[in-house]
Amino acid sequence: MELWERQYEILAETLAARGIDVDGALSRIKGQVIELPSWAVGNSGTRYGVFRQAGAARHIWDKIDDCAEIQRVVGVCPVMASHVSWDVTDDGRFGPVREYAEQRGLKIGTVHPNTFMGQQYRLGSIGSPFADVRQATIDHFVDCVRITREMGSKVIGIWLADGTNYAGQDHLRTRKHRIYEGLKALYDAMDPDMTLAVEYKFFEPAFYTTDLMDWGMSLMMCNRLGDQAKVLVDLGHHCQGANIEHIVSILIDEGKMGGFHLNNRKYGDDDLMAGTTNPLELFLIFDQIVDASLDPATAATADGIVYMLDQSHNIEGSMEGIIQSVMNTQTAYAKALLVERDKLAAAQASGDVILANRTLMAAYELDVQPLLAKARVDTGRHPDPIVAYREGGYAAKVASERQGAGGGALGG
Ligand code: PSV
Ligand code: MN
Repeated sequence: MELWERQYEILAETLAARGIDVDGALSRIKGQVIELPSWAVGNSGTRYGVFRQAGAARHIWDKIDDCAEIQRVVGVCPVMASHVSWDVTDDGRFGPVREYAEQRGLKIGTVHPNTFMGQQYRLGSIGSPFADVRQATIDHFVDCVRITREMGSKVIGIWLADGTNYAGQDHLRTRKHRIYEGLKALYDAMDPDMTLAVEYKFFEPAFYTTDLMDWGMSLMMCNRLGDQAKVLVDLGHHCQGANIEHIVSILIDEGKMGGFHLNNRKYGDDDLMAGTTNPLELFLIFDQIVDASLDPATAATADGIVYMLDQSHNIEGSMEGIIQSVMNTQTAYAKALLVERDKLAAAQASGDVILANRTLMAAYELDVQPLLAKARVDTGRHPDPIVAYREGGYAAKVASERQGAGGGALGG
């Protein structure tokens, strides 16, 4: 018997004594899906420089291969999120990207338009003071709906780099109207079974105002747009000290929590690995999601949330960085599944602050690695994906095959 198996038996006993449905938790852990960001494999860096990695993905085909290798070891990432400007053939086609991904066992997940890299976007995209730029952006949006169809996806994730750098630079209320009109054009172009996930970010690349600056702004736009529009929460896009789990709980309750870009905001943006310096925050977010999934009033929204990583691996190898982030996310989710919900509800109802907090923390303090190992082994994986990756020989293989590996995308 392996060590993790003995540890699993002890954990299962502890959980049974707490009245936790271990098999139910296991099946939810196995069913979790986390989209891999095509743009996080390969080289990336900060605006100060890029440290190149041996064997880094050179193009979309390498990126798909890398994502397939990650899925081989983690088993919960059969989907690759895409950025339209970076995941296209040299002659502008998307069909072959989808086909190759499918050959490698991956579906294309959330499709992200790109309204921040072209020269025309200096003063914004749909927020630009120039009508021709706004129209060109809308044309790009409509094209992204076609691309989303071609990629076999149902979700478009929109992040706008729009904003201003100087007081007086532009008329703020007018920009708000332009942003709505642009998003409405995108929304109206979508198929009825598509979802628009609207991301917000309070700074960068504009620093005086950001047009979609926070969840309130995103929620307001989504409410006006309609049922197919939901808020996308990027963990890196909040002020220090913001209570993200509270935001998530409110968005779920409003039926407007659409998806996550998972990462860690210690870099501000160009984000670090999810769940590294803030595992408690990630747990508390999943606690809100699991709690909502058990309530018939909110279950559909909670269960429909799309999880993506949105990261940039600047000093760690991107493959291992992504695998580690997936594992950290699984850890947070697993712990949230083990909260004694009835006991917590009773403590809350009786105003027992200490017991309520202790009950939540009792789940957080569990070592869930044996449970995760069991879920992986049950589904034909190695109990430790990092070990599986290191022993699999993929890194050495691509390092020799991808000589002169170059180009990196922008991360997170
Ligand atoms: C912006 O910082 C962002 O979080 C958006 O999601 C972009 O699509 C992504 O990063 C680009 O890496
Ligand atoms: Mn993001």
